[in-house]
Amino acid sequence: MSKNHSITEEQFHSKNFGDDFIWGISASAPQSEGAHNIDGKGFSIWDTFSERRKKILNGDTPHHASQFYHHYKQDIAIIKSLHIPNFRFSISWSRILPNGIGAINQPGIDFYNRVIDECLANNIVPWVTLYHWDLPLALSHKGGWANREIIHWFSEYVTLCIRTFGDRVKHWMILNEPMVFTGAGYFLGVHAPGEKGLKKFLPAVHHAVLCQATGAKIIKNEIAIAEVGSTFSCSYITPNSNSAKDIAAANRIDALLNRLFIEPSLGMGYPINELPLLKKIERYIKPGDENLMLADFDFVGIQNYTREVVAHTYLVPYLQAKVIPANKRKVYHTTMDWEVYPEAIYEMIKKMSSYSGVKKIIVTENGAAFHDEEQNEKINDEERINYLSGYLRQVHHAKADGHKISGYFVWALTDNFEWTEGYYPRFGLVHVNFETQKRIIKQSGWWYKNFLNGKE
Ligand code: IFM
Repeated sequence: MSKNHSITEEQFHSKNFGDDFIWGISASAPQSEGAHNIDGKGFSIWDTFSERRKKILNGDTPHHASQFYHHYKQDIAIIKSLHIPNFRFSISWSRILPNGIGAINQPGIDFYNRVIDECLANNIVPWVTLYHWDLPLALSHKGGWANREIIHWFSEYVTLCIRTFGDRVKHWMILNEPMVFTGAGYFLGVHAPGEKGLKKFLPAVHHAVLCQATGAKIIKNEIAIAEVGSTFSCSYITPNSNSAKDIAAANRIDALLNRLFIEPSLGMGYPINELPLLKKIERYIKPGDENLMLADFDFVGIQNYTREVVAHTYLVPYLQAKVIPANKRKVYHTTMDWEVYPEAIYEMIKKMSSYSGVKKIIVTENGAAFHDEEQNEKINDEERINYLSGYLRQVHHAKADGHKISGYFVWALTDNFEWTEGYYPRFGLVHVNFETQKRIIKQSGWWYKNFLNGKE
């Protein structure tokens, strides 16, 4: 049993992680800003994808979200009031470059200048994600991530961001969860832009790998002292049984979900042996790409929420593997049907830490959606508190065991637009009434404040 299991609830707080551990909270532009068509912003793929019939639960769209565009001062004041020292948010590419390339939209630049300055004025360190899935629609019309030209489009965008905001922003994340935006957007077709099959998925994967490395190089060339990383979704994968077939199926899913983007950036290539469907990716690899894929990240962001149990099946093409949903397994789960399994975050930190090329790991997202009930202006979200505290114990366990973990950000600041699930799942530490935009700090927000202050 690791040391931290002997820490009592009262003694378990941020100070146990050491003074230099980084604490923060996360958000993203498409999920919180709203204001999708004002002050010169161009459309993103999510603005239009969400308008298509039956794509999003209840016909929701990100058009209004939690109106961070108008409420950023209030939201940053909340972060300050909760004593959270770091704020991770993303830049909407089409807000500053409405067509993805070419003409700059000055009101969009002004907005992010205001957000950054507001953070700094409140002693909050801004951590900026460059791409959180909201590709400019104009670029999607040219093939989006499946078009190799995206390396040039993305380079133009990153260069603009670093030259405009780099005097004040020192922490940068290139991509948010490339596995999800390529897998759900170009393979399964359930996320924007809604493409299905391998034909666009494989080039999209390769171009995302190239962009994550190119983006990191651009930032480092412009500002050598910048801290650069990228963020990776990851789930702890366990086989449904000890049968050789289930174990092999679990290995395939692990290669797809957990290894596909980090390994090529570390010079290990794509996990083709474990995942033969990747064989055809070779046709998109050009001479010299092996070097272009390499990224010297200062840190790696991992985003873990759950584990997946995987079984073999002949019914799923390419993968011959299926994930058994938590509700079918009858285990405790969140509104997203994600099993609450705190050990998953320990396992993922350990796995990422085992790569010698990974210098530093930061949990850039972890959190939970539960059904929140407002009573007398209070939201007593005990389940979320238990979730966070259980996962944080495992993060502490990982640190105590010597893994390279050095920070943790909660997902999310406010309730927001949860992609295909619309506004139904609520992840925020701050409740939002989407009719009135009124904010109420949930009990989990107050709990996090106490945890950061050194009190459970
Ligand atoms: O809301 C998302 C976020 O955009 C990416 N990581 C997972 C979160 C919860 O689903």
